[in-house]
Amino acid sequence: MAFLDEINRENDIKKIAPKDYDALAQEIRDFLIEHISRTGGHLASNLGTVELTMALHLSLNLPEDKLIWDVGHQSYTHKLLTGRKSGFDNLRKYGGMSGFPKRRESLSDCFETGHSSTSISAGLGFVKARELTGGDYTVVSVIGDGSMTGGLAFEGLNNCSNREMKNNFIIILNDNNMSIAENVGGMSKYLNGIRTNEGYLNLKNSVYYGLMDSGRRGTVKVIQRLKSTVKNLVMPNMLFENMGITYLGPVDGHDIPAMLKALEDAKRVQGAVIVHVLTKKGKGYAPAEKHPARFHGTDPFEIETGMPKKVKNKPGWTDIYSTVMCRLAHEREDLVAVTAAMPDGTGLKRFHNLYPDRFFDVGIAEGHAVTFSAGLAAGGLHPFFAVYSSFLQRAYDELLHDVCLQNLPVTFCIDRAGIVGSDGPTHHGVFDLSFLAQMPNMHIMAPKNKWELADMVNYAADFGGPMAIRYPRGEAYDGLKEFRAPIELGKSEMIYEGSEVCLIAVGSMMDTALQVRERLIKEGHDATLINARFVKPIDENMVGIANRGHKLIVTLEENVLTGGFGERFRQLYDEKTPEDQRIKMINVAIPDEFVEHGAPDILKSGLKMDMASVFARIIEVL
Ligand SMILES: Cc1ncc(C[n+]2csc(CCOP(=O)(O)OP(=O)(O)O)c2C)c(N)n1
Repeated sequence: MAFLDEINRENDIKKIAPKDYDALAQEIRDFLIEHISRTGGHLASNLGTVELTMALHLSLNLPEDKLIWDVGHQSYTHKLLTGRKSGFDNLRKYGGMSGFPKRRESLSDCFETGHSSTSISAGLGFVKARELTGGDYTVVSVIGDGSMTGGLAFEGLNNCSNREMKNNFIIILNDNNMSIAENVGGMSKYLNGIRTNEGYLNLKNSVYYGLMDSGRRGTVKVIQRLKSTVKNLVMPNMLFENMGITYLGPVDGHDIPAMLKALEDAKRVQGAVIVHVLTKKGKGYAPAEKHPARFHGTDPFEIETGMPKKVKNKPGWTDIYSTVMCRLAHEREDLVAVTAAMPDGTGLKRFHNLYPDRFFDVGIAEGHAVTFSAGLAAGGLHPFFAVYSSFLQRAYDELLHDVCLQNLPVTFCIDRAGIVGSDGPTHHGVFDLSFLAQMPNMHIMAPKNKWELADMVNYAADFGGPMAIRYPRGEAYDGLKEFRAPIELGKSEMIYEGSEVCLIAVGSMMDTALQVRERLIKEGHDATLINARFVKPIDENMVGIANRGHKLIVTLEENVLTGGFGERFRQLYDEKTPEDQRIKMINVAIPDEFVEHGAPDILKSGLKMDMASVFARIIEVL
């Protein structure tokens, strides 16, 4: 810990002698590997950005300068260099340090992230704010090649052409040739072309750096003009430069002196400048270099082998979806699968291997994925877009305008719906039921257990309109196997008929509802348990059942209350039940606040969604 011990706040890194940079980088890597092996977290991207972050901290004056991390999963070295070493003991734990930039954690975290492709727009906002408020700070956005596939990044770039902007804005393009999985698409090919064009690199390096080294720095403009002439000799279609954005690079992102030089050059550019930096994902830890996707976000692991500490013994919801999808595709040639850069996370890797022609990874582009799926459906196919709930938020208008308005048969397999845990507020999937339910023609199902998920996927394949199936993160629930009534549009499923309390559970809350019922019975109360199955259309029969001799209705869902199942059921209930005959209702749902990071059981008990809290609320009313 020799060098890291000396770094306790912003700019302390500047006390380290250049000859010791490599040793410090090694210490940082050892620290990250050791801590993440215990807590879990994002490893590969952080190992790849150690020198890049060191160079940025050496070159910038934090917290006055503004450093914006795209996605923010690669900000661990930045946290280490800004006095947050001790936070790593409780990384991503409830009440502990976040795995993403957090303004409340440090003044050096100037902008919060978690979803991708926002950094150019946010950085440009800082640049314009600096202009209008007369500030004097440097603005740097760091974006990966994967995040550059997102439409928002292009919108930001389009807006920072030098023709419109005279003030400096540095965009570091951290190109490791990987998204979580292999990067896809034209931008990735284009960057790869620059990476591997040796003729260009040699020519550029000898002319450009020759000029810089000879002391004839002159004005940056002269160099830039020369450089672009050189580039145009070899690469006539320089995308960024033709857009009016200066391009510097590629630079070896593990070479600190080279990075410092590039940053100093970049600071002198008038307008926006892209510094194209080449890094290796997972650098310095052999298992992560070999399996960068597996070590993108990892559970605790054994350092020696890289193997997970806890072996998974039950299949997850994603595994079930993966199996059913592959089986279905064998029977149905019209079935195609779409992912937005999450082939592993959504379980589509196997589908990709089996049916490469019917698999589409569109990059980190959820909005595009939805409209692309609409086109596939209008063209006669049945697309299944598998996506994490929180990332589908990106595609609100595409869902509404392109899928629902045209009533197209697109199925949305919404994974990680509900409380996800350690990734926190940017990643909890707790809004989908509300925003989807608003849309005419949209149908929504939520399975209670793994068999029902399989049945719902099969049902959706035959369905002729927009359909969403939402299921949570983690192990698939395998209770209530004996309850497997065929799926019927808008029909709920009676699990246990009783009296006194009528429990209506949506999908992932079935397990909790079942435990609440058992506890109620133990305490001398009886309870009915209904599986809502459809969040839209809601089964009106449940109103009649609830009014048959119960004293209290309890709805349970892992979604915000506003616009969710409970609120909509209450409205339906009030419409169908005369005022003097209405019974009380508790809607168990997430209140109107953002949910922090932490273990799901801790978060759920804080939200009063766990068995004990729900039971207590019921007893209070009874
Ligand atoms: C809108 C959105 N979709 C998907 C994700 C999931 N995600 C997190 S990081 C990542 C890959 C980012 O790749 P890149 O920008 O190249 O960074 P790297 O991890 O390679 O350093 C993805 C797809 C996300 N954070 N936000």
